[in-house]
Amino acid sequence: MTTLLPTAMPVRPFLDWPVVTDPAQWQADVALIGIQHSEPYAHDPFPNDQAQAPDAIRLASTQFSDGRDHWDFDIGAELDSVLPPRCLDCGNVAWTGDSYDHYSASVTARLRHLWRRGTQLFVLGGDHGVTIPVLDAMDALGEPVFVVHIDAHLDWREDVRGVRRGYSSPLRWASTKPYVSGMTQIGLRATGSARRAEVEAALAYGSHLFTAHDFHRLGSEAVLATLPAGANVYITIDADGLDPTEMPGVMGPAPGGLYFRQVAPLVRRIASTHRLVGMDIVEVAPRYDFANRITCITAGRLLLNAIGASWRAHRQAD
Ligand SMILES: [Mn+2]
Repeated sequence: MTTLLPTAMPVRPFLDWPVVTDPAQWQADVALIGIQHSEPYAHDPFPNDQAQAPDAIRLASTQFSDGRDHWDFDIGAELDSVLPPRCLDCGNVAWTGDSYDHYSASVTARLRHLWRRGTQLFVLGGDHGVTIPVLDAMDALGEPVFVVHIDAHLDWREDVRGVRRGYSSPLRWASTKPYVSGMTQIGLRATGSARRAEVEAALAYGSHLFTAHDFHRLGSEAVLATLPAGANVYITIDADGLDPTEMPGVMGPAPGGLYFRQVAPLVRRIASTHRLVGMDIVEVAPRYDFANRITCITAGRLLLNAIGASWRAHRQAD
C-alpha cells in the first residue's frame, strides 16, 4: 500500500480534539474528517461554498466545547463521560490539484484505513457527492451496512450530464454496492433532481421512502421499524433535510422539513440500538448561514448526539 500523505490542518479542531494529520498516527475510537470536494457539475462553481463547511462547523463547535465537565442535556451526562478516550480530528482532505479521480481515491484510501482500524467515522462535507467515496470505502468494514438518509431530495440520479459522482447521485451509488444491505430515506419533499424514473428505481431497489409529511405523521417508530435488527448503520444527513428555519444555510432550502427535536432523538436511538459505523453531514453552505451560525451549530450538535449516544450505549458492550 502506498503511504498516505498527511491531510490539511483544520482552522481549529472540532471540540478541541487533538489534530492528527498523518494517517500513520490515526489510532482512535472516533475520528472526524473533512472532505471538501466531490465531482463537480459543469454548471456549478468549483470549489463550491460547501467546501468551506468543515472548518465553519469546527469553528461553530466552540459554542458547545467549553468545559467537558459541563452537563450536556441532550445526552444526559457530562461530555467527558460520553466521549470515548481517543477522539481525533483528522483534518481535511485537500484538493491535490490534478483530477477528481485522484482526489476521490485519496479520500477512499484514508477512510478505509480508519475503518480497518475499527474507528467510528464522522465526515464533514462538502456537498452530497462526498458520500460517494465514503461508500466506496465501506468495503473495508467487511460486513453489510444499512444506510439511513435524511434529505429533502432523493439523490438517485444515475448521472447529471455525464457526471456520475456528483451531489445528485449518492443513494444511487449506494444501491450498486453489494455490502449496502438496504436504505431508508427520510424527509423527501418539494422537487429536486429526481424524476419519475429515479423514484421508480429507488422503489424497485427496495428503498424505504418517507416524505417529510410521512415522517411528521408517522413519527420515528415507523422509520426505526425499517432498520434490520442488529445491522451496522451509516447515517448520511443532508442539511436541507432539516427544516430551513433550523438549518437555513443550505443551497436548496425547502419548507416543511424535519426538526432537530425529531432528528436528534432518531440519531441517538439508532446509535444506541445499532452499531453506527459512521455518519456524515453534508451540504452546509456557510455563506448562507446568516442567523448566528445556527446551521453549523446544529450540524455539530447532531454529530455530538450521535457520538455521545453511541459511546454511552456501547462502551461496556465493546
Ligand atoms: Mn442530498
